[in-house]
Amino acid sequence: MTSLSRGRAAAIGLIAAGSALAAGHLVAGFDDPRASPPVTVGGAFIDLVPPGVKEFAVALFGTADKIALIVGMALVIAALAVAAGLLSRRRVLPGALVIAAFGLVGVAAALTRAEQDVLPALVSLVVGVGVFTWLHQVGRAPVATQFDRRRFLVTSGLVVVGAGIAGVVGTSRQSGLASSQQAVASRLPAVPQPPIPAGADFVADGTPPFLTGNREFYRIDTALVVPQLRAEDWRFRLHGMVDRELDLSFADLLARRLEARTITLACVSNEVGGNLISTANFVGVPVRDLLLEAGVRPGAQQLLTTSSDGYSAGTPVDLLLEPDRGALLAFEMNGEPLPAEHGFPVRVVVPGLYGYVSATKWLVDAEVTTFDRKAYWQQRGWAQQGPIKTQSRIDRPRRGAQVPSGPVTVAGIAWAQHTGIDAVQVRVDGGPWQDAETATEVSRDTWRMWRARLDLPPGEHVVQCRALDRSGVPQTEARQGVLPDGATGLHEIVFRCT
Ligand SMILES: Nc1nc2c(c(=O)[nH]1)N[C@H]1C(S)=C(S)[C@@H](COP(=O)(O)O)O[C@H]1N2
Ligand SMILES: [Mo]
Repeated sequence: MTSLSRGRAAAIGLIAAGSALAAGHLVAGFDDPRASPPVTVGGAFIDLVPPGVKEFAVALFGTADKIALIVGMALVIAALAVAAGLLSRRRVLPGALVIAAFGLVGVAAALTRAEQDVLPALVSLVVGVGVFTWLHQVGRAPVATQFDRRRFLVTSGLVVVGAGIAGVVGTSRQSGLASSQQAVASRLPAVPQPPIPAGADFVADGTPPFLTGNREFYRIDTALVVPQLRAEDWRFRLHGMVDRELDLSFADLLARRLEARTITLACVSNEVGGNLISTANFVGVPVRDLLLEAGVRPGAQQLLTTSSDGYSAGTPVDLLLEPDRGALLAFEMNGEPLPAEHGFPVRVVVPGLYGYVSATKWLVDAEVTTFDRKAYWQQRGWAQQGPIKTQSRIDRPRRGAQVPSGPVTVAGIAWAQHTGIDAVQVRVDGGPWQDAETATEVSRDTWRMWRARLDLPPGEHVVQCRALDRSGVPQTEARQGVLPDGATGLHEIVFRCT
């Protein structure tokens, strides 16, 4: 037997790894789309990284953090596959062991994810080792004749085509979501959208529009691929410390008393001056109605909501039971069914709380329980309680901008959800605080826009802003990072007048 050329050995490794992933992906398409091996391995990786690394990834790549992870994973897989091939230039065993070890990591990843099928990962493992061994045999036929060369190229070509077809079929099986969204769109109940008064934003002066478009709405979650749930198949169970369990379909939800609310959602990972904050009209069923119907037992502390992909958030029950809290199981966002990225078909939104303790997307389960049970981010060091902190941001001028001296308009946003913003002040070059003009208030659950006209001489300037909430308390000036319960500190912008 001859030994394989480096190129051929590397190709065998790559083709085996690719076929393994494609075969697993195909099985997952029929079986459980969440269980596609590249998805489970990436997901397990996200779940395992220590808190802080996620912050780092978001800071480095922004919302492209998922793309960065996918590209990184692809590179690692390719490197391992090439290594497996090169280790097996003579004997098949070393490389086959690498491929098998890699397959076992996939199986382990599937096992760590709750209620997820391991069959696709097992199929990947078997196909990976099988293809590797087979191509290795074909590639190392006794005499390297022209015929053997052809045979190897044809065999591996056929494997690549087969893997491609498996990948495409697997992916096509994952859809069905778009048609479900269309069906929901055509029978959304007619709930009037809350009116947004004129003068609620200062777009011309540089603030964002009052309502954030669904495409512009910030997105944060641990889902490597967007979970694909069809409204027609959706079931929601409310259970735990209740007198009567509820088990609802999507149609049951639509048939209930509905509420529309304008809510500004914010992420606890939003740095001072960051953009992980957006506002939308949400329509849904009041969470309070469901809790009252189920009957919350004494001693209950939190509602642990879980998504189809195993994410969870814990929200204080007493807060959800407040008559005017306005927490929703929402299915509509800005007049449309929830976009897939924002939780289709149903998610939670709770005014006044950061998303990590409340806003579960792709909701499938809610358990009334005590704080002993730790939700996803609490297991990773984030605070149990997550009320949104009073904050403000300068949107114009931009950092480092050059603007003509004389009258300069500074504009931005301020928020203190569920308390409300009373006033915003600005300060230039460390001088006295001066009142900014606040835009028309929409509700205490939303952000409030502001602007201030300053008269500035040429030169470099620093402008800072601070918000005062309805209780008259100014936002905290002390700088704190996002861990464990949200950043504080003043946003400031340095710019130049010419
Ligand atoms: N299923 C699921 N829901 C989730 C998350 C998640 O990772 N998975 N992240 C939460 C966090 S941290 C935030 S800030 C909000 C963001 O919601 P959005 O992406 O619709 O803006 O969703 C929350 N709901
Ligand atoms: Mo978040």
